[in-house]
Amino acid sequence: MQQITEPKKILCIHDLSGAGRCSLSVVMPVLAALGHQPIALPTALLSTHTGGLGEPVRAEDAHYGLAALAHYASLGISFDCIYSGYLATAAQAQVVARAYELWPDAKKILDPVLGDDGVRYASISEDLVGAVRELCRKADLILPNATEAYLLLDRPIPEAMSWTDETAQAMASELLALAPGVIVTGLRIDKYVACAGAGKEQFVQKKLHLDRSFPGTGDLFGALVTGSMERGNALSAAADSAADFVASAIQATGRDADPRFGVWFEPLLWRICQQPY
Ligand code: PXL
Repeated sequence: MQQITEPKKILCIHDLSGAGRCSLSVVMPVLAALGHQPIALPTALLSTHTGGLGEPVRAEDAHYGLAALAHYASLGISFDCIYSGYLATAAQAQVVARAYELWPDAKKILDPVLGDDGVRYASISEDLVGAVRELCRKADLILPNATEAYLLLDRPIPEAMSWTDETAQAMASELLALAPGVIVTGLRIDKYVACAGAGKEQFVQKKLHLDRSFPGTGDLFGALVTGSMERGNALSAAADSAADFVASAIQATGRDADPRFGVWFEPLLWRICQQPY
């Protein structure tokens, strides 16, 4: 029988929002389809995301994260990658920082989930922005959208954001002051939506803008980039294939679908299922 290489262990520090297709509800299936073993460390349990589905029911246990990490360390588990996203409180930045200390050799991919469309999310405090900025300094790769890029650089967010290839590239390059790898997502350049990368590679990749926006697409993109890089792909290749999949998932989502429930990515998962190594 063919000997299968052990799947990569990816520690996923995100919230679990039940309905609304974001964070762990998206990250877990995507990483598993890509052939990895995602290990969920929920920062909070929410009935839905916080983007327009009413006030979610929340269950947060301030002690769970650090205790779960101690348990994993006691089991001798070692992670190939630590991928983090939504943190509910500034104190939870300690969970990510502790994971970095426990597994210094893991690749550290951080999505600074702080805001979108020019505004900081209502549930995100200024303290949390500062704590996430400090975490970025310890990460290998950060994945902000344009709003988050301004928050991380501690600059006022312009009322209207307009980009060219050059300004997009410049924004990504500025963030190299925080982390050695950067992809800024969700940049509108003419009729395209683009991401700009900086670090070992510099790139601006554009896909036709599809005129609809959904929650959770940043998490989908982040999981796809993480999973692709853990399969050995370069940053630009990972960003390109992730952006393609997100665009397909948007196109596959029914025109009459309530956008608050996110994109219909599930029927497309077969496209990213990988042969075992
Ligand atoms: O997709 C980002 C995200 C993740 N988690 C929660 C959110 C959001 C965006 O609104 O509310 C709980």
